[in-house]
Amino acid sequence: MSLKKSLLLAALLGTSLLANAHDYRVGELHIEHLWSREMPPVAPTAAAYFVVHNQGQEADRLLGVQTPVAGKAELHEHVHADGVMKMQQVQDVVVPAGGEVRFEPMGYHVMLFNVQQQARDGERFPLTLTFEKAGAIEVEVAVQTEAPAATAEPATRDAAHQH
Ligand SMILES: [Cu+2]
Repeated sequence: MSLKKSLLLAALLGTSLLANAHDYRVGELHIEHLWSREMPPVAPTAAAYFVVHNQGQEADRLLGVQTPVAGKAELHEHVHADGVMKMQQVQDVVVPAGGEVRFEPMGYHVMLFNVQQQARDGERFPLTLTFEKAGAIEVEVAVQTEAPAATAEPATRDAAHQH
């Protein structure tokens, strides 16, 4: 194996280890693949992504999000309107019983406004998720320059989801 390939492999492994380093459980919910794309230092906004699995018999709802790194955090979705992709705030997001909800680029996301200091690649920041039934949980979001492999495309995504 060439040095270049070794370095590339190390970089890939590093990224996937980082992305999978932390997952969280609260009640019947399992939260994983928490990440945020690194933004330019002067950018006022950022977005956070994750997957919530619901292993329970009843649907739950994500009611809100909070973080000390932003002046305001909102739940957003992307919608097609007149042929244009736009994002808009949603009041809550349902996590179906026995199912999952994915927060990902061009889908649901947590939008952070008035970010005072943008986190750099490899850093983490705390985020508190409040669910209607499961309650609140503080998680850590990993900042990366690229989407984690597990969320990048459906083929790899399925391979990463053995549970
Ligand atoms: Cu948004």
